[in-house]
Amino acid sequence: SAPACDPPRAHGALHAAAARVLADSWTGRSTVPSRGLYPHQWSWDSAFIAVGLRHLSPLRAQTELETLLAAQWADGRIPHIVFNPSVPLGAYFPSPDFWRSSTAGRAPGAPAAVETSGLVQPPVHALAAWLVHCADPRLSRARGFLARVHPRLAAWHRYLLHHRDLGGGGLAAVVHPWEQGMDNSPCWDVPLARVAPAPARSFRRADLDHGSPEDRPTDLDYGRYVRLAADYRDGGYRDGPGGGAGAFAVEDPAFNALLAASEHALARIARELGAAGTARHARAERLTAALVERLWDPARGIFLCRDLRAPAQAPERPVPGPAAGLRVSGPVTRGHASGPVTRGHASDPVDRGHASDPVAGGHPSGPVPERPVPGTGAGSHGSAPVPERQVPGPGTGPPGAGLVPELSVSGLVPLLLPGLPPGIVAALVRTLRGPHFALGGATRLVASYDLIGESFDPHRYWRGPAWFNTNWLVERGLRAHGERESADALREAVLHTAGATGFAEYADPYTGEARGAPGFGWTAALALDLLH
Ligand code: 9WN
Repeated sequence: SAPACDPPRAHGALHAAAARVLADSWTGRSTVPSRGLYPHQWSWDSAFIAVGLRHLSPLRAQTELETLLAAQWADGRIPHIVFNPSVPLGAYFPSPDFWRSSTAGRAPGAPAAVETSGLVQPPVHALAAWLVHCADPRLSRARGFLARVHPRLAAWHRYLLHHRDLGGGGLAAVVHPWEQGMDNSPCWDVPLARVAPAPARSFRRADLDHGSPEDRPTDLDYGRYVRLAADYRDGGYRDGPGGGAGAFAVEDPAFNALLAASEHALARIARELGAAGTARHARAERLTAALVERLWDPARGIFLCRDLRAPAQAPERPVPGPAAGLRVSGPVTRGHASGPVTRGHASDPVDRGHASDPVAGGHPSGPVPERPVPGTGAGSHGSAPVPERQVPGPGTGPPGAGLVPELSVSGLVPLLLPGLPPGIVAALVRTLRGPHFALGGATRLVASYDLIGESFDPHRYWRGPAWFNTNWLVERGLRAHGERESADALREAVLHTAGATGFAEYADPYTGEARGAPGFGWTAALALDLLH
């Protein structure tokens, strides 16, 4: 007989199973990523979880974000972990006694009432808050949800843009791999190699009580994570001169793309609250421009990480100013023969492109703003003229800064951005389908790292396995830029693998085999979101 194939029923079962995972992981005020491995509240997990929860209970989704934001520090940072006081100290490392936020974090204004880490994670929160609002605007307005979260989200973005622009180029830098969220990505191998590891006997890895050592970062990685975090703590979690951050500083494409997407979302939140969103949209466009200027690698067709502590390379080429080759305001020329529009000013450029904006959740129906982007013409649109001014290529830039030549899913996440130049969108889609990620060919999910990269490992955490949050982001990006068939295929693959693995934390990108923790929060939440 024909194979049992009943998508609606299968999806109904998937919906119920995902809802069960989220119910089991709910603590009353927030959701744990995993009861065993991660028994506290994590920052970007909560944002992704809220995006899924909104379909089950908009109230719980709002509460999830409110709980996280209640732990915000006075300097605006949203900590990467908010500790649950009822969980024993030994259940997770590093525990509150390592971070000592309520004492060591006094200068930047850590809260006294709750223990947190002092690091941050990618800023998905404004995007999540907007999507949560949209699920039930009436409840949201009745509870004053956006009015309460807006000032906190604005302060969060201010923190990132003012305290974390360590490279001076308009992007936020991370000072620890845990901040970027892809902890042991091969992108960090070179920057981390400069960090003297803390001795393995000086800490106990609780993660190995729950996770298999082949799936997790190594002891050497952990030694370096601990050293970096302890130095930052010992500097009072201060950023800039006199602070403890120093040995590691990286500008990451996914982190900054999420910041730009969240700026667009904050603009919509501001407008819903009766203010103008114009300046925020313009800031999101500036962030997009800076991302292209500082992290785009035209030869590889992907965004790369910029290592701000790399030893200076000689000879250095002079670095163009922030607007070189990519002007958000001012005269615009057409960069590509197929580009539909030119525009003179970006007073609120994105408003015109709402339909194609993944933040708004729509589909492309109008022209995407076009700007000249160096290095994207050849090969993208055939007859595209090459703009005169060039952005720095890999390995160039300010002394001590270099692009890390590793291809990671982080470099594909900017596909999420509505204002990305079409030549770059086309190049990213080619990279996704090409040998490094083989989407729709050898793999159905986007791997976390280059399939043919030297460090690829299909099982080890962020060094190859496919993760559901990054696949959700890429799916949104493909859909926003009109790649409907690929988006549909990716959506199906995410749903299938999420269900087949019991909502695993991550999966082998070739076989779809479950790896990491089972019943993982954002896997369940984002599968739910894709079902709607
Ligand atoms: C450290 C919670 C977090 C995710 C990260 C993921 C992992 C923590 C760990 O788990 O990191 O923050 O202990 O390994 O890498 O992205 O937010 O799910």
